[in-house]
Amino acid sequence: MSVVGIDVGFQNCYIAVARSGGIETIANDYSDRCTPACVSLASKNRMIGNAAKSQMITNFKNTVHGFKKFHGRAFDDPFVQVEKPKLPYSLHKMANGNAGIKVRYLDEDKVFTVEQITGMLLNKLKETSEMALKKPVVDCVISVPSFFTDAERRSVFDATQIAGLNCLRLINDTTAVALAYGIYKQDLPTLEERPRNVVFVDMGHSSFQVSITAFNKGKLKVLATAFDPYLGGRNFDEVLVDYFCEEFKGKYKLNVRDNPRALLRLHQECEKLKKLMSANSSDLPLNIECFMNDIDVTSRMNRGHFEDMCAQYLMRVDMPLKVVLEQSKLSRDDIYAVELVGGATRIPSIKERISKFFCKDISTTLNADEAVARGCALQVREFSITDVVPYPITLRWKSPTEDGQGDCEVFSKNHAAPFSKVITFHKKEPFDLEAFYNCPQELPYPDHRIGCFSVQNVVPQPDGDSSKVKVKVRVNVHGIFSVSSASLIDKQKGEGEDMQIDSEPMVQNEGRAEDQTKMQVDQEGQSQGDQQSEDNSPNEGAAGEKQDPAAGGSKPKVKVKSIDLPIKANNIRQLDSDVLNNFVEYERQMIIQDKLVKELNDAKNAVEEYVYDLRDKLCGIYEKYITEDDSHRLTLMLEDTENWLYEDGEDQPKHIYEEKLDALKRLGQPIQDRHREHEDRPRAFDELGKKL
Ligand code: ATP
Ligand code: K
Ligand code: MG
Repeated sequence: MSVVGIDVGFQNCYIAVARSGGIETIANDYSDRCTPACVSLASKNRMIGNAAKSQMITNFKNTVHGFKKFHGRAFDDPFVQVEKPKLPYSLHKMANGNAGIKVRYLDEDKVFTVEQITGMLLNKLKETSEMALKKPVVDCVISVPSFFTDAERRSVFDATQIAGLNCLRLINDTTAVALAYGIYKQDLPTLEERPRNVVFVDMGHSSFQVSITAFNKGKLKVLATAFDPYLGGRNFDEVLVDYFCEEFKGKYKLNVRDNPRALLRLHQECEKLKKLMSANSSDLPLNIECFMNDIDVTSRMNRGHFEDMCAQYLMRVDMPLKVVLEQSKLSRDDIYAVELVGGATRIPSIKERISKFFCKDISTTLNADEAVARGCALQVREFSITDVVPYPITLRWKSPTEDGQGDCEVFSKNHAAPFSKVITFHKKEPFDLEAFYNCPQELPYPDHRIGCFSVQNVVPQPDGDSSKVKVKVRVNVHGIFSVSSASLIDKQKGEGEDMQIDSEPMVQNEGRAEDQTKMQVDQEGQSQGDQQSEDNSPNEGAAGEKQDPAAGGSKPKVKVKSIDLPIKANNIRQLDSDVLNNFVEYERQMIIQDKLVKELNDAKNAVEEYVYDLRDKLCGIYEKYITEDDSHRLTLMLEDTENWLYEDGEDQPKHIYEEKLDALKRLGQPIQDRHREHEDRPRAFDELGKKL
């Protein structure tokens, strides 16, 4: 079974797969390796990718793009509110507070969640892979920005479920790039040598990410990541759009912002102009015919002027570079190379800034567009990856009646991930663990909560003492946090002293109140091989995680019974499982609907094609094989059919088109046969000649 790697960009998606010893990037049905992150809903079907992008202007209200950043966000989220007025389609506040996307589909008003929209896109990418590989595709690795929070990751994970994919890993963009870099490097230092440190910079359409990664043979370790989640190519497009909107207001008395179609066209033209300016520093024209109110508009721009206008954005490039270097605790001299990927790093002044900051020439050994997808496809290979936790995570605990409560930072910033820790509590009753990011100021997300995990069925010991409860917390392979299991350690009668159940805790935290809230944190780490056999659910349940730390080590053996405790997880913005199941089912129905529409269109097109083909041939190669009268009659009939296709025949069931085609073929076939017979005759003579 092939694993496909998918880079789901804000604007551009790529698919790669490991095949016949190498990595291949897969082209779609438009022979394009890039599939636009665009979904268009219509009265009979959906269009996704390139087909959707071509609907962007004609069907702007129902053509959804730029939705990646709505994952895991509430409608009231400040970012959503800033984006909303700029979108050609409508957003809608859903019952659970999430941001939904409101469109017209199958002639009905419909609100889709962002998970559903990304699910549609992923399904298209899945179909593209299946077409190329000629077999079903289920397993995948999907890239997400390194700054994505828990809620955003869960939301993307749900989208993979809706698309019927089995997501083996959500991998950070820059980590995927690091993998694409490392896997083919033959000259990496050995495990004993000092690692090679490489900076990876990715600026896409919507965001800016940097990482510093240390490489040894067969191994990479991310040292730090930094980002500006709101700085990307689209900011530079907007600068141009703003400028021309203003100019056209004066010059042509046009209020472009009032006309969504004109505004979308201006966006597209400005993006083209921006790309041209990357290669060309001279004055460049902008011409749009019939732009608005039948007016053709024209203007000019050059790189110098553009850079001046973009100063506020260009300035923001340095900060993440500074932060990542500081956090990696390396100096510039420790950096071996600076690798750039992502479309927006092609802007010359961005390249220059990065180069200047690290006092180094930029390397571009990677394919700037495809490196993320290629890295995703690679992740299943024999290469150990240690990533980082982007924001520190704190756990706060409390019980309904016991007065002890407290908190503890369980994962620090840049802590290695995936990683598990075991925390020991002393409790007499069920209790709640609240997980949150304890750094609201650096979180590019308004809600610092992750979720609440209720540890259930906790009871005191028979003697009335508190029970030891071991709780395993984990940042898994997707970068998602969970309280993955809990167990109650039952002292068996007749055992003496207090139990020695903990292996050496690396972190130990004392709660405020006495023993009820005492907790210890054991680092459990992650053996490298373990990463491949991860349970790929976003939130590993309590099942099968029972562990008995007392069993190991040289400590005196104490008989302890450990009882698994159920955990009830309540993550913020998380879709209910029955809602998710409905979405999975609904996506299947939409796929069937699209297929029916496609078959119908194919049947209709077949009639049209046959009409054109036969008509051409009647005055061409078939001329000799039909009487003039018959040819005339047939031509009239073809003309009738053509007219019918645009009138009564415009919207018919499939079988009507099939019958129409059959009827035409009954007339066309004999002519074709006579033609073929004649063509074959000389050949038959030739062959006979050869034999003689
Ligand atoms: P994100 O990573 O934010 O999710 P993405 O992966 O879809 O977005 P990319 O495909 O890496 O983004 O980059 C797209 C951006 O790069 C667009 O803004 C595009 O205009 C810009 N871009 C592409 N080529 C050039 C160029 N030659 N000069 C300037 N900008 C370019
Ligand atoms: K991309
Ligand atoms: Mg990208």
